[in-house]
Amino acid sequence: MTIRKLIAGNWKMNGSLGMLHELDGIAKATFNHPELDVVICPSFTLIAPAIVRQPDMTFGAQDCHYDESGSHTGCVSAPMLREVGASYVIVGHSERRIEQNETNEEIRAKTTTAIANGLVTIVCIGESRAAHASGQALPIIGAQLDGCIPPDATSDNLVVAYEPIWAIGTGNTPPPESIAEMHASIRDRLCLLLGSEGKKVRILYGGSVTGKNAEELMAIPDVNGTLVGGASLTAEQFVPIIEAGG
Ligand code: G2H
Repeated sequence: MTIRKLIAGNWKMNGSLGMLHELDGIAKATFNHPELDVVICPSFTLIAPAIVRQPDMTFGAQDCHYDESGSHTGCVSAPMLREVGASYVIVGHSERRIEQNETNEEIRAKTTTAIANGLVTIVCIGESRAAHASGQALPIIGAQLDGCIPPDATSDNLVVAYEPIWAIGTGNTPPPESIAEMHASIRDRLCLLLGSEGKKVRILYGGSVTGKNAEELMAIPDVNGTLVGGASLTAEQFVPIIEAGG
C-alpha cells in the first residue's frame, strides 16, 4: 500500500513577521513535489500572515483547546484555527506534555474536538530517555496511543508522530532498526484501535531530522514522513528535507 508522505514543520515558539520570507523557498519546493503533503505549523500569531504570504501552502497550529469556546484565558480553539485558515493541528507534543502537564486524556479530547472541526490532527507520542534506557518504550507508546486516539479517527483526519524525547533537538536520532521497531509497533496498535483505517494512518518520525538524515529516515518501513523542528525554520534547511521525501 502506498501512503502519501507528509513533511511537517513545527516552528515551536520561534519565528517572526520578518522571517516569513523563508516561506517563499519552502513554497517553491512544495509546489515542485505535488506527490507530497507539506505543512508548516508556526505560532498562532503567524498563521494568518503566513497564509497571506503563501496562500497556496498548507498551515497548521501547534495546539488547540478541547473546548470549542469558553472561559479559557490565553487558549485558542479548533474553530478559531479553522476560521483563520489552518488545516492541521499538532497535539500532545512532548514539550507540552512536560511543560503544561498535558495528559493522554486531555490530548484525546483535543484530538476529538480538532477532528470534529475539520483539522487534520497530528498526535505526538514518544518515550523519555529513562523509559528508553529501561526498555519501557513499547508499553509507554502503546499506552499513549490507547489513551490519545479517538476510536472513530480515520487516516484522513489523524496522523501520528513518533518523537523519542531523548532525540529531540539533540542532533542524535535512534538507529534505523530501533525506529523501524517502534513504527511497526505503532502500526500494529493503530490497526487494533482503528481496524483497516489503522493501516493507512501516516506515522511520522520526529526528533533531530535534518536534510542529511531525512532520506535515510523516510526509507525506514512505516515512516510516512517527518515532523521537523529546528530544521524547518529556514528554506535552506527545510527544502532538502522536502526533496528527500519526494
Ligand atoms: C521534535 C522536533 C519537532 P527537532 O520536537 O517536533 O524538533 O527537529 O528540533 O528535534
